Amino acid sequence: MLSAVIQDALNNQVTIEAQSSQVYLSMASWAETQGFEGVSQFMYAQSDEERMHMLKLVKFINERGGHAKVSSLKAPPLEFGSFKEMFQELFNHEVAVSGYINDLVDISLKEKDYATHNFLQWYVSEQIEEEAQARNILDKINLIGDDKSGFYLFDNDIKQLIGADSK
Ligand code: OFO
Repeated sequence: MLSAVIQDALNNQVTIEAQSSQVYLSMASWAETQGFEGVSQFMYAQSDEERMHMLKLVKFINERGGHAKVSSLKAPPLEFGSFKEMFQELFNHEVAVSGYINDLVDISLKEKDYATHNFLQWYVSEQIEEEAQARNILDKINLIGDDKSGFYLFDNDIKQLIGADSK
């Protein structure tokens, strides 16, 4: 059985994952309107992954006798300036999510909820991969700079990353 403290903290994370999915969906749509098919496919897949992270939490909360709550979300930005800015935002977002996951792990230990602690380890590993992936993408974009043909190749290459970190 989940304590009220854990249930609230997990439900807060449900909202954070849903919000991530929403932001990445907006990035996907914006990239698509810019004609970058690879980047948009990658971002649609990232959005789906965040929804999967959210559903995993929903199932866990309900399985443990709690009630997973679906809440309203903030509207994400519609424009992202440049791909460099967009991927910088994705990286910052993932770093922030890692912080929230760490806080959750902390709460699970304080509450002596070892089942939740165990469950959260999946998210800890996932965040290491997602941060590393976002950092790699940013490094590549910085190398490309203003080179249009480099960006064309990047748009094609990024398709290979789709699903690479999903298990
Ligand atoms: Fe990439 O954030 Fe979910 O966990």
